Order: sequence, then C-alpha cells, then structure tokens
Amino acid sequence: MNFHVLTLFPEMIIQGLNTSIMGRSLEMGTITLNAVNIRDYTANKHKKVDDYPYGGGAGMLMQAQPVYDAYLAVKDSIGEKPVRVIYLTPQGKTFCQDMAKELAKEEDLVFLCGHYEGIDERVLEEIVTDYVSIGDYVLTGGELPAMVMMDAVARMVPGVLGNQDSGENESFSNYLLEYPQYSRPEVWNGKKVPEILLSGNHAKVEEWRLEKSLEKTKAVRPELYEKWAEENSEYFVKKAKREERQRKKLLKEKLLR
Ligand code: 6GU
Repeated sequence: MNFHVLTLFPEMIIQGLNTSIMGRSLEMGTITLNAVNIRDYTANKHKKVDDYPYGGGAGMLMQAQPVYDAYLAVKDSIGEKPVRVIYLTPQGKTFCQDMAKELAKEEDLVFLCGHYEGIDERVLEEIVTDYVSIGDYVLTGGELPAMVMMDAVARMVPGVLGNQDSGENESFSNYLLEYPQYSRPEVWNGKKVPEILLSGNHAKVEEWRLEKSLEKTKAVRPELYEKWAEENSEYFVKKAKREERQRKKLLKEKLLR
C-alpha cells in the first residue's frame, strides 16, 4: 500500500505515522508514505498558496494551481492506472470500517488535506474521487483525518498486523465493542481478575467474553447491538437452549436431594 498525502504540513504527517505498528510497517516496506508539500508546487514567486474567496466571507481558500500541480506530480510517479483521490472534509461521507477494508484493496491512495476555509471547488471537481469526513465535529485541517484513515486502512493491509491479530478476520465480532481484558497481577488495588479467565476453560472464556461484548455494546451502542443481533439470531436460540438445559439440570439435582 502506497499512501500519498498532499498537504501544507508534510512533517506533521511523517511525524504522526513513524511510531509503533505504522512505523514498523513503513520500515518493512509493507506500506510506503509519500508526503508532498503543496507549497513546493506554487507558481507564485512569494510561495503563496491561498487567496480570498470570491463573493467574500471569512478566511482564505487554497488556490487550485498548486493543489493541481502537486497532484500531477504524484500522478506521474504512479503511472497510467487510475487512482482514488480522497479529500478530507466535514462535508464528506462518514468514514467507517467497511470503507477502510475497501480502500485497503487499492495499490495507491492519494489524500488531499485542506487547510484554511477549504480549497477552490474547481480543482476538487477535477481530481477528487471520494469526499470523506471522520465524524460530526470540525477540525482545523485534513491532516489528522488523513492520519486516522491511513492508520485504519493500513491495519487492513495483509502483513501490517501480526498473524495472531489479523484485521481481516474481524468480521464476526465486527459490530461489537470489545470485552474487558486483564493482565498480571491477579489482584490489583483490591480488584480481582474475573474467576472464569483463570479457569483454563477456553469455551467458557469465549462465552464470557461474548456476553461482556454484548452487554457493553447494548448499553453504549444500541444501534450496533441491533445490527449484530439481526445477523446472529442463531446465537440467541443456542443461548436459550443452553439455559434451558441448565435449568433442567438444576431442577433434577433439587429433586434428587
Ligand atoms: Cl475530514 N476535516 C476537517 N477539517 N474536519 C473534520 C473532518 C475532516 N472530519 C471531521 N471533522
């Protein structure tokens, strides 16, 4: 996966992605990062890249020329094949896991980061294929959203995560929030690790984790819970049967006593 970022702040992008899993993937070459400074492509002798909006209004706009020429330079480096150009904007479609999975199939991705009040509409019409937002709040520029997207996309690229934690196998628990996890020591601050996790009974542990995931999702993200419940109706049938067996077993034991 080759990420290309058109930005006025390339050092922010490079600094932001050179740590941890992303840093290691860049080192290994599983992903590459080409942060292009739009200012390097301005035809203006004072290196200016912005101007006032026609019709008036607050702030400045990034001009079409430097953005387009920076894009052409990236396009040249990629070759003939078409490439998706993602413009980060609160006016875009909201980013989600399905989008990350889809984008991870591409060989190259270009991210266009706006600053100031935005970018001249004409160059957007000319080069942008996807308008994407990362949520309903306003940020000062597209750099953080681009980094968020690259992180989410990269972890869906084969070889970025270790095998044991493969992002591609997240389908089943996809709609659920994660269960709580515990590490050593067994007692911390007077709080004990849930007994079941020490039992060594793998099936019981998995059952408990799923229960916790469902509890949490139902409480915090009811719409995600409903989506999961719709697609996993057999789970509730199995659970009801399991509880029925348990009830009968207890009843039998009571009668025998
Ligand atoms: Cl993509 N850009 C900006 N400036 N603000 C945002 C955003 C993007 N997504 C949410 N807020």
